[in-house]
Order: sequence, then C-alpha cells, then structure tokens
Amino acid sequence: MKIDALTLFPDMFDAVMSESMMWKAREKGLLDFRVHDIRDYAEDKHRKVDDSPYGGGGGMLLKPDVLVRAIEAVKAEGDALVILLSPQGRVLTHQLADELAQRSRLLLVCGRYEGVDERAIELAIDDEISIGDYVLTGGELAALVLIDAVVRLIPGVLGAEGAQHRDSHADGLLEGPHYTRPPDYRGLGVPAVLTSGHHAEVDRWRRQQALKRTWERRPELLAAAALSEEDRVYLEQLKAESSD
Ligand code: 4H4
Repeated sequence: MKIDALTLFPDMFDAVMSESMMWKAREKGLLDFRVHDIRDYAEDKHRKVDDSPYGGGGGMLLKPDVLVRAIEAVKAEGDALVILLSPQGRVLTHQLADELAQRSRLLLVCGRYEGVDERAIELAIDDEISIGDYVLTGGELAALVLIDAVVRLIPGVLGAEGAQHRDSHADGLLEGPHYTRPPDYRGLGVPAVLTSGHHAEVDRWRRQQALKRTWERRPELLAAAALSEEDRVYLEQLKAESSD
C-alpha cells in the first residue's frame, strides 16, 4: 500500500512513521509512505499558502490553488483516493479503516488553520474523514491516527496473522478485560477460567466479557454487531440480572 501525506509540517510524521510497526511494514515492502510539503507548491516569492476568509470572521484558510496544485502533483505519480482530514468528515471506525486498508494508494491531506477553501474540496478531495467530534490545530495528528488504524490491518504487518482482525471493534464489540503475570497482584487474582486450560471455556468467557463491557459502556454498538443466538441469550441474562 502507498500512503502519501500532504502537510505544512512534514517533520511531524518522522517519529511515528519510523517506529517499530510502521518501520517493519515499510521494510517488508508492505507500506510505501512519503510526506510532501504543501508549501513547496506555492508559486509566489513569499510561498504563501493561506489567506483570510471572504466574508471576514477571522482565522485563515488554505488557498485552493496551492492545495489543488499539490494534490495534482502527487496524484500524477499514480492515482490515489484523496482524503481530507477534517471535523466535517465521516468519523473513522474499524470498518472504515478496514475498507481503506483494501486500497492500493491513499493521499492524506492535512488541513490547517480554520480549514480549506471549499473549491479545493470540490475539485480535488474524494472523501472527508474525521477522527472525532473535536477540533485539532491541524490534520497531521488525525492523519497519523488513520495511518496507524489502517496499516495494522494490512496482512503481514502485525505478527500473529489475523490477530488484529479479532481486535476490539473488529466484530463490533469492545474487548473484555485482559490479564498477565503475576497471578496475584496486590491481592487481586486472575479469573480461574483463564488458567483452566479449557480453551473453549476461555473463548466463551472472553466473548461474554466483551458483550458485558459493550452493553455497559457502548450499548449502541450492539445493534450493528454480529450476535449469535448464544450471545443474545447471554445479553438477556445480563439485562434480567441488572433489573433484579
Ligand atoms: C479543519 C480545523 C476545519 C477546523 C480544521 C476546521 C480533524 C478532526 C481536525 C485542523 C483542521 C483540524 N481532522 N479529524 N477532528 N473551521 N482538523 O480537527 O471547519 O471548524 O480530522 S473548521
């Protein structure tokens, strides 16, 4: 997969894109990542990339001509799905990350200031994606979140094949509790089923814990989750117990 990032702050990507998972993905040839500085596409002598909004209101916007020129230059190297990171986008979910992981090339446009001139969006943006309903100072952190969530789903990037597809949210549920050594920590033990050696019982317990935690913390996820009849029976038991 190729991912290009268009940004005014290319240095922001260095540390994260050189850390273990990303570095291994790049070394394995599973990820080709490149950063491009939007300012390189400003043609005036002051390399101006922003300007004040028509109609007033303060703040600055990314100029359409500079941004479209930058996007078209990067796309000239190969077609890509052009994504603007912005609060106006549809919110990133596991399912959306999984869809993006199937793509051969993504071009991530990192907004700055108060946003982007609408004509650049109309002419050159394919999709707007938000990482959540809050406003950041720039789209770079959002782009890094999206890259992390997508790249880890590329087959071969993470060790245990397929493990990431059993992650929290992968099946529409939150994950339940996890435990590791020591067996007793400050008087707190480990659920006996986890040391029983009964793998089927462990799987059942983990599924029930995931259902319980999802019901308690994010009940709205249950409507879209793929639930078995056994899952539904367990949830009914939970609801009955809670109303006692
Ligand atoms: C864009 C800030 C638009 C404000 C921006 C506006 C996010 C997010 C984000 C820098 C850019 C901000 N990007 N998910 N959340 N004027 N980006 O906040 O439309 O409010 O991805 S505005």
